[in-house]
Amino acid sequence: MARLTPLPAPWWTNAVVYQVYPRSFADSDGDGIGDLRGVLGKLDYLAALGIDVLWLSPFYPSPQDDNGYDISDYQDVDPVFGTLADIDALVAQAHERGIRIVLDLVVNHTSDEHPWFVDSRSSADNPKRDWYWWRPPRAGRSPGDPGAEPTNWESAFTGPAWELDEATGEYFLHLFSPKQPDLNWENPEVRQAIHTMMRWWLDRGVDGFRMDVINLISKDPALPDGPLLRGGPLGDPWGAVVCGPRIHEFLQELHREVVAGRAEPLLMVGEMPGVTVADAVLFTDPARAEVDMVFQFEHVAMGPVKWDAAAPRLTDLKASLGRWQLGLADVGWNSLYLSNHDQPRPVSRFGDDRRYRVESAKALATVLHLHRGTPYVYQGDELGMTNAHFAAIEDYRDIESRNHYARALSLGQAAEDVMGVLAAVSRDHARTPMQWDDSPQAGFTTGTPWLAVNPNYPSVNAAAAMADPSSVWHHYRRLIELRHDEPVVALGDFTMLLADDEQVYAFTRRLDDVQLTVVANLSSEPVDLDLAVDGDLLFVTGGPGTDPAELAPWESRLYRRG
Ligand code: TEU
Repeated sequence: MARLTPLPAPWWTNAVVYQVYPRSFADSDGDGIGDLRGVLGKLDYLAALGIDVLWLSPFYPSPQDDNGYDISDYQDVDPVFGTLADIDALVAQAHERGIRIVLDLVVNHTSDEHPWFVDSRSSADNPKRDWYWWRPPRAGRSPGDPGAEPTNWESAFTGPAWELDEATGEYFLHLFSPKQPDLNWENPEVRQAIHTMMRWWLDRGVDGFRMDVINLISKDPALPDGPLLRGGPLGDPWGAVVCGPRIHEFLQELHREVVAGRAEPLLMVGEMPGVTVADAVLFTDPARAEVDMVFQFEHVAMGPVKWDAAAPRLTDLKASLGRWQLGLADVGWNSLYLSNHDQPRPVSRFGDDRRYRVESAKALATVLHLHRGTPYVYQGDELGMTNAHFAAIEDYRDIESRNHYARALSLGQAAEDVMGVLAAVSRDHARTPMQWDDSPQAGFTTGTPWLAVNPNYPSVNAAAAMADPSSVWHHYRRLIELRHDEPVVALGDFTMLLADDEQVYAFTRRLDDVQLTVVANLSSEPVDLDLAVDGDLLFVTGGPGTDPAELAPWESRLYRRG
């Protein structure tokens, strides 16, 4: 696959990954839901953008309680998304264009409709009972009593993380929704079944996996209660489930059983909420053979809780990203992202989607893509797509957002305040349909979309962006080309500049005698630039680029010396 300049490093160090959320990308059959044939029809669009890897969020059979992150059959395609023949065609035709395919691996939990769980639930002595976490009520309590759950843990989607099964009088663990029971990775049969499933997909030509909440698979077997949240009665499970006691053993075993010895080197990226820099050095050290990179959450989970709508201060963002750059400079590797299907749109959260949508989208891309690591582009970010406007809670589809709303109201919060928070950070902002052109429904579907199209699509769409050389789309294409052509972008050392500046994000990348300097004004006010920069100006966005002492709002520049 000859798109990438060969480097003395793994292929993914100068690759760019594009994430597709199949439900919202392109609908080929008019049912209002995107599908695999829709993605197939857009491969030339992706090839033109220049991306190297396509990460597909789940398309497997699922009751869709959490939009596919609740899988009932790992080795098939949900009819709403297509057939196995469709995914085989997608893999083949992507490879013809030099694009690798990475699938979403959701194995911390299954759907409660997966045959494994149906068997496990059927009786206390079923051979698959121990494939999940079943426990009797807390000592001295009867099934269904308040507080009878085996631990006080809260689920990520609100409510207790344990669900009572009336028939057997026992509780099963679900860190996410009750329809997403957690698999018991302590059981070697579970691990072997997952390894077999992964090899099955790799034998079909898939090039790797994005592993969903993979650092939650090893739980503290003592199942201790967690610190109380909001004064209780529920507690935080994180201390007992994040990077648990056997996590490195399980990942090394998976690497041995699935990844090692493969003809083509794979991409294995672990989504890891709560992971630290020190953890990530262990997880991504090639010598330990665990994963290639991780998704850490520090820069997207800023503020006390997820539901804090406040945008992070630039110095906090720089401090966090700077810490990860330096922490993985010698050993390990970073993934670079500002969004995905769980995060609001970057131009709305970190940029200015009202006065400087194009300029801020470009400046954020300049900064993100020129860090050291593998960049991830979430569908629509290359167009500068923004958060949408949902008038009523009924307009939201995301289980996390709807459950949060219900709990907040039950805690006495005012509906308009909660709607205000959802308007800033709901996951549904990332899930509005892709905006392809200015035809009805933005060219996403000929039917009625499962989630409303953002009404700004007549001006914000792929057709208009590709036709306009000064668009966000062309800037993304240029940044991707730069990573392919300039080894310093992939491997250069990173040095943060102006760390205390609340408006300017600046840093250098250096490899041998080549140095790049990136400066960007990440604010909506002009700013003085107190920085002596040497090198030729390679590009400027959002401003004239002529005044060495001032940057226009959201202006970004790249200089090259050597
Ligand atoms: O997300 C894990 C995760 O950490 C999310 O809960 C995230 O913090 C939160 O949604 C941010 O608002 C993964 C998948 O990406 C997500 O879509 C799934 O809902 C979740 O796991 C369960 O599979």
